[in-house]
Amino acid sequence: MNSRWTRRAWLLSLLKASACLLAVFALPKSARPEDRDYFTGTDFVGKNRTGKFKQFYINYWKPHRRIRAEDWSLEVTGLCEHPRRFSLDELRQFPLREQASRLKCVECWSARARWSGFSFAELEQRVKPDAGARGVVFHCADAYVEFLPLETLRHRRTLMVTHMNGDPLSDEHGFPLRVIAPMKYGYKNPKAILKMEFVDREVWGTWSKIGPYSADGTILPGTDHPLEYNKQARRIPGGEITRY
Ligand SMILES: Nc1nc2c(c(=O)[nH]1)N[C@H]1C(S)=C(S)[C@@H](COP(=O)(O)O)O[C@H]1N2
Ligand SMILES: [Mo]
Repeated sequence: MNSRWTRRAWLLSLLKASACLLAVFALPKSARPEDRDYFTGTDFVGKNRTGKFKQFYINYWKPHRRIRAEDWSLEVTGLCEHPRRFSLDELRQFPLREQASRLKCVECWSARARWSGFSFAELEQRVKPDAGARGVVFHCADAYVEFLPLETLRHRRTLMVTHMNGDPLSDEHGFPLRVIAPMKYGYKNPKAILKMEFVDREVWGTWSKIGPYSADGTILPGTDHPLEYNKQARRIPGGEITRY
């Protein structure tokens, strides 16, 4: 290689390097990796019906950044012997359970899906909740907070969900982890979970604080308007909807 070439190559790489530097500093502040947080930014996920499953409404308390699997881990903390974080890969090692169940929103609509994931027992076995723990507060990416008692979390129909209708949860439906507790109204089914905190008392979640809704959230006898049946009114006896 002659010296002119070396010089040229050197200049070129200098140019490339400064272009890279420029690009990094020109990025909008929120796009820089060190500023990444789940509560601000442009990836809006709001209340809409634009998800893949048209029979479902999508509900998020606040806009939040989309969660990337590589950046996410589930923090399990509070009243337990071995508080720790779980990566998505670790959660995917747990024995998979699947169920079809209906999600019933307290604002009248409902819709059915096939959910899969793992049992709450898998987490309990690993972190060992203290004898005084009564339930878990779920902290979600959109600053939504919800509480579920251990009794509900241990129920055979309650599932820690990673997949919906055979695919990983979409951002709209709570990627990468949500709870499905079909005997409770939708607001007791937190999505996009970041942290689970074992606590020794019942905590009022986001929805029961702002609306006239019970902290317990068990589905009451009344009327349902299932989206797949054109919202045609149906009587429900209370608890999980199993008839349709
Ligand atoms: N993080 C989070 N989870 C949430 C909510 C929310 O606003 N934020 N809304 C709840 C309510 S009120 C309902 S009805 C269901 C809706 O689930 P879907 O959006 O998957 O249809 O999510 C529940 N979980
Ligand atoms: Mo809801």
